[in-house]
Amino acid sequence: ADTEALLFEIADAVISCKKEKVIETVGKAKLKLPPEEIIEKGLSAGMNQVGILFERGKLFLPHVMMAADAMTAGVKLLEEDLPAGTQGKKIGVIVNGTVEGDVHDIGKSIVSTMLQSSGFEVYDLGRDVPTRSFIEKAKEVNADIIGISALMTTTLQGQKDVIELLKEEGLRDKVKIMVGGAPATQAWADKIGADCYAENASEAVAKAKELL
Ligand code: HCB
Repeated sequence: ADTEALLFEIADAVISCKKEKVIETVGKAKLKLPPEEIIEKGLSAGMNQVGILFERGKLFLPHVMMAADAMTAGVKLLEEDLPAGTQGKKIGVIVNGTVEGDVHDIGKSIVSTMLQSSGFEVYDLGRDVPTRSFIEKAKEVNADIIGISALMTTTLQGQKDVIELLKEEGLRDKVKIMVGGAPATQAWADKIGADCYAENASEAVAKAKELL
C-alpha cells in the first residue's frame, strides 16, 4: 500500500506538471521499486491521464508539454539505475524510431533504453524518421529487428510504409518488425504484416527476445 501511494503521487506530480515533485517522488520510489515498475505504474500512468484530459479538452497543449518535460526528468533519473547493458556479446541488433511526421518520442525512448539494458545493441533514430532511413540503418548495422513507433492515428500508416519499402527492397525476410505506440494494436500489426506488437516497454523487451 505504501508503494502504491508513492506511485500514485508520481502519477499525480506528472499530471500537475510538478517536475521537482516528480524528481523527489521518483527518488524515493527507486529505493523500493524496480525502474520498470515506476515508469509503467507511476510516470506512464500519469501521462496517460494527461492524454485523456487533453482529449476531453480539459487541458491544453502547453500543459501536455510541461507534463512531458516532468515525465522525462523522472525517466532520466531512473535510467541511471538500469543496467548499462550486458558486457561483451549483444543478444541482438535493433533499429528503433518514431515514424515520419510524428514527434512523440517519450515512449519510443523508454523502449530503446530498456532494450539496451536488456543486452540489445540499439540504434535509436529519434523521431520524425523518414521511412527510408529505417531501412538504410537496418542494412548498415545488419539489424535483426526494426522497432517502429507511431503515436497518432494520422501517422500510424508510417509503420505500414516501412514494411512495404522493406518488401520492395527484397529485405522483408531478413529483418523482423515490431510496432508500438498508443494507436497501434495487435490487429493492426497483423493487418500490416508486422512480426509483433508490444503494448509497453517490458513487453517490447520480452517480444524482441522471442523474435531472435
Ligand atoms: Co501529442 N497527441 N500531439 N504531444 N500527445 C497524443 C498522441 C494524442 C493521442 C492526444 C489526444 O488528442 N488525445 C493526439 C493524437 C491524436 C491522433 O491519434 N490523431 C496528439 C496530438 C494531436 C498532438 C499534436 C498534433 C498536437 C498539436 O500540435 N495540435 C502534436 C503532434 C505534432 C506531430 O507529431 N507532428 C502533439 C505534440 C505533443 C507534445 C510535443 C506536446 C508531447 C510529446 C513530447 C515528446 O514525445 N517528446 C505530446 C504528448 C506527451 C502526448 C500524449 C499526452 C502522451 C504520449 C506519451 O508520451 N505517453 C498523447 C496521449 C496518448 O498517448 N494517449 C498525445 C507516454 C509514453 C510512455 O507512452 O504510448 O508513447 P507511449 O509509449 C509506450 C507504448 O506505446 C509502447 O511502449 C512505450 C513505453 O511503455 N511503445 C512501443 C511505444 N513505441 C513503441 C515502439 C515499439 O517498437 C514497441 C513499443
